Amino acid sequence: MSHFTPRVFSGVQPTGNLHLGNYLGAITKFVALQDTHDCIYCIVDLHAITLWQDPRALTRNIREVTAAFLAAGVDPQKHIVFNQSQVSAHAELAWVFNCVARMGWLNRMTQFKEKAGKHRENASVGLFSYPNLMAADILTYRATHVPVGEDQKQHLELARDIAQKFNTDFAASIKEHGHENGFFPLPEPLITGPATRVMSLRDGSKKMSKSEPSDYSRINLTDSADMIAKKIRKARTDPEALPGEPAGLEGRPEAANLVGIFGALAGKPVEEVLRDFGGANFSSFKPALAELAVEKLGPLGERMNELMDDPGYIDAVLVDGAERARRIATPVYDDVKKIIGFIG
Ligand code: AQP
Repeated sequence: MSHFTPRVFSGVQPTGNLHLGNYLGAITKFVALQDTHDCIYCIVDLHAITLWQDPRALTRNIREVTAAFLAAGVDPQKHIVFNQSQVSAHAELAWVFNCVARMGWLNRMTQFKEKAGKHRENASVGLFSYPNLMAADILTYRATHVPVGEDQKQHLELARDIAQKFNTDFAASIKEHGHENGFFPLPEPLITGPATRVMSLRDGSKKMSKSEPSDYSRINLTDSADMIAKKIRKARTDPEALPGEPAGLEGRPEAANLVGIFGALAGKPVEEVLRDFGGANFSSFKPALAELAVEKLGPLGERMNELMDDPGYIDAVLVDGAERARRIATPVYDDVKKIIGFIG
């Protein structure tokens, strides 16, 4: 048992096109954890600028992610919702972690390789050191649990390595400053339930992603009912009928993805979805999925749009959340400074 108080932290980048993968893989988990944990949910704008962002679009996207959190049911009074750049401890601790993490660790990060692609020399330094900032986001609150999609698993492992190395590198000083069992917790990823990896509607081997050029690859949370139905109708599938059991989905990534999405939206295990739809063709499964998606996402998108019409309210939520976040983060970073040996 860890001696650290359980605390949840997670973030979403305000890079536009918030999609069903973000919703099922992360935001629905954020909502569920509110009943059992103290939660801090962050719109990670410092991460967003690792790739160039249009300033006006960035401002809008910060509000849009906030609106998605609130519309989905995150309570900004009981818990904390804010944008990362308002709390300077994130960037300050990230610098410390730049000096703790090793080049070799970051060189292994698959997300950097995928995002930088063939243009590695031209990628921003921030894109490379992004996982150090992510570790700082979590650890500046000494958070113990981090709900994320499957794609973030490797970054979470790195955050644990960084916490561990800091605890070891400064063990004596940490003890001297009154922390008996290490300073940082080793944060646990919470990658559970269905839809931890929602795939593209156009290619079942790629994850659904904000940055994929084809809008038909994803369902955006603000898509209209007609658009949701159209995207599901056009989703790539194979010619076979649905199997009666999950084993029959093997080697059929597009079919597995749609069935998984259905299950996640309906709150049913895949077995049950296949019990209902086994033997059905996509011509009958897709309309049922579209109906369900519209039923679940329609009200969410409407609420998001209403909230977006009141930017003053959203900004006030973020300022209030940042103030409360700072009250937790600043003393932690002050302790880090003392542990390292800085003055002041
Ligand atoms: N396809 C997905 N399935 C399940 N979960 C997903 N997440 C992202 N894509 C999927 C989870 O959503 C949270 C926020 O992600 P992010 O904003 O940090 O962006 P990302 O992980 O880089 O993925 P995106 O949204 O698709 O953006 P791009 O196109 O930039 O790669 C995280 O918990 C993530 O796991």
